[in-house]
Amino acid sequence: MAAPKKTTGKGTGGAARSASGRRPKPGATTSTEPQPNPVPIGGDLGSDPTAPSTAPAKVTTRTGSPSRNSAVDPAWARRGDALTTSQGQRVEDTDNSLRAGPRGPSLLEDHHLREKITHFDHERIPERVVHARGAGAHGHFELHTSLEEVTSARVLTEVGVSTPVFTRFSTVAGSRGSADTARDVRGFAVKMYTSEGNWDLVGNNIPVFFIQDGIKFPDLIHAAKPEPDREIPQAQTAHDTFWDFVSLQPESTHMLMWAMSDRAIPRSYRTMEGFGVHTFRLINVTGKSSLVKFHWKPTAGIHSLVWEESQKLGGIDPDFHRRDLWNAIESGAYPSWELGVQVMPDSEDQTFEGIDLLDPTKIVPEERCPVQLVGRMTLDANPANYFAETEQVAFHPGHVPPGIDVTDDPLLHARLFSYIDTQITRLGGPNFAQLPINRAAAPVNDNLRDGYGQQAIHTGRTAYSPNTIGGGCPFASGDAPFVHFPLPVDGIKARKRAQSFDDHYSQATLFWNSLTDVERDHEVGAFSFELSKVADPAVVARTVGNLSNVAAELAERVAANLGLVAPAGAPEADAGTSPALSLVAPDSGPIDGRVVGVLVTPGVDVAGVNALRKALTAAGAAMHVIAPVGGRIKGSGRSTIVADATVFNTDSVVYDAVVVAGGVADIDPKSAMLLQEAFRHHKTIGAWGTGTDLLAGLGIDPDADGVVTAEKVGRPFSSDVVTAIGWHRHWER
Ligand code: HDE
Repeated sequence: MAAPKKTTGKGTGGAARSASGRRPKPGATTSTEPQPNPVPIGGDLGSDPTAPSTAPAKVTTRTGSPSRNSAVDPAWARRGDALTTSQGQRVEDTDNSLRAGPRGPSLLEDHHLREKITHFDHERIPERVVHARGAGAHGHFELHTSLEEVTSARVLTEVGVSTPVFTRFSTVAGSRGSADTARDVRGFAVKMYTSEGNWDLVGNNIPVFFIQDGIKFPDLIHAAKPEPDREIPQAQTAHDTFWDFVSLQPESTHMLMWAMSDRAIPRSYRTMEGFGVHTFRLINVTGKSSLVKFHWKPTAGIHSLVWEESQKLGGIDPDFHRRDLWNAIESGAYPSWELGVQVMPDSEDQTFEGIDLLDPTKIVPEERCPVQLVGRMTLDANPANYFAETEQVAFHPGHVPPGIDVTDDPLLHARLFSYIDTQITRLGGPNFAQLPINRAAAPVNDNLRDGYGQQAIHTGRTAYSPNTIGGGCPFASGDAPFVHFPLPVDGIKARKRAQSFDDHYSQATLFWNSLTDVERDHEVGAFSFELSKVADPAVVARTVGNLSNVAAELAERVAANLGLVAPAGAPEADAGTSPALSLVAPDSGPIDGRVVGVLVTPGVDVAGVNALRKALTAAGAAMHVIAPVGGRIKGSGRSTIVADATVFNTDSVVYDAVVVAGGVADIDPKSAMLLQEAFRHHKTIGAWGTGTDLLAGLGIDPDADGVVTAEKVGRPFSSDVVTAIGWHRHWER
């Protein structure tokens, strides 16, 4: 065997060259010495090998802020600095398998190789059958207004107490690797680790649903998912089977109005509302029940993308929402939501002003029953590990503390069965409640035993109840236990729905009536896009027929775009309006977490750029310098500025506003397009000094709404830019 030679390579094989620059001869070994880890995790190798790793790894973040991840216990899974097998045997070399000669076959005897590969082979778990694509974050919920008159739940009565939460946002239809910005409903699932057990509020960003009975859920999802023969299209409802199904289900019409609105293409998870959808029940200390709908109101306002942005982002940044959530938390612009409740009297028929509260295709308009804000959820820590936390978190709508209970909504009842059932497969057995992310903060003594993945070493002989050998423990508790509300049940067993579920159109009309002109244009555009992708003319015609029962204008405009004529329908004349349903902001709002792109070229006014950055950062936004090339750009005088992005790797759709810096006299065609597109998408445009002169040449009217110009960056300019961004979009132009 040839003697080992020193090489400059990493010791990983054929590509390495010898110090002389010559490629080593076949048969010669490269360095087999273990390579030092370039970023050592933990302290001195010579210290106690079983001590937990302590020295923090060097962290470089994209936002420039320290990473804010959830705290983890390194002592549990990463003890000592030495690489070991799962059995704790120290590993000599993890880059070269055990071989019979340097070019010979690998040996079956290599336990480390087999263990490493075997574990790798089993790294994936089944993705969620729906809501596979998601992002989560840790935070806390703090109540500011007690609901003690209507509930005994401590989380809703103990003002000022901070309850830890983990929240996961998701799309519904796409696979785990699909794009964030697809047109879809967003999941909004909150796990509150309350002192009385976990409370999972597993909601969506749309307050109604496609179907009234859970038995149809598999049909709905089969119709929405990629078609089974060709597995096309991914994460989209714009295909035949989806519209075939929903066009045969008039009960879907109200939800379709929401799904085809801007609600289904949110700007950010931070700018979405959340809804519990079903009516739940609150029970107070005297046992009195009230009915309730839960809401989450984002403090950043409710904002959406435009459809063209959402489509482009699918290619330019498929992780747009995930990245936005991560960066916002990392930079300290913590997303937050107010928890709101619509509390309604419990009555025998469980209706509110004629609205059947058990029908999940109906809302209760806020104007008729105001949303009372009672507490705030703030997300302030990113997960330390996506898989362990975001992927393994398991929500269940039946996880409610005493004082909150479910109602007889038939959609909710199927969910009460489904979540634990799917999690047994997805998380590999019945012990997933023991995973760190799912563990209750309240004491757990469930008397459940064994099963795949059991983490606990239960002691004692009595895993049964009642017992005397174990001293009767654990006892069913008389101390504030969960008690189901004693709702009288009476009825004839039948596969039948209540007649009060029959109205499928009036609230779809209410939704249409409540939109502004620009939102109606978007709604018409979305229906036209989706239906133009449907090949079966009967499906399209049936859908247009359903729309004619919502609003003649909607049906006619969609039909015209498809080259059809809408039939006459029978929309409800007095469906009314609910201004709360419109997304068009009545005023300029906060800009926390927004991203502003500033175009610079050599000769730029660096002092101006820095002044603008200061103003934007003070308002909670981030600023990215966009330059023609990467690296350091020479500014006016002796100053320089570093490019965060270049025209090669960015696009207008990733910014909330674009500003042309002073000193920029000419720009390349790609930057020109970037500006024009931001203008077309109704975003704030800013310019100062020479930058202003460029705008008119690009067809951007400096006097148009949302275009802010000035000679210099100063107080009026930067605060005008902040206010203009706070409007989100300037629809008038
Ligand atoms: Fe879900 N849903 N769902 N769903 N759902 C799941 O549970 C299901 C429904 C919602 O971030 C699954 O653990 C049925 C309405 C969210 O982990 C599954 C029905 C609403 C999430 C399931 C519904 C939701 C899920 C898939 C009709 C809004 C993601 C994996 C009866 C109120 C939670 C899992 C997360 C996930 C079943 C309808 C929200 C299969 C049968 C209505 C936010 O169990």
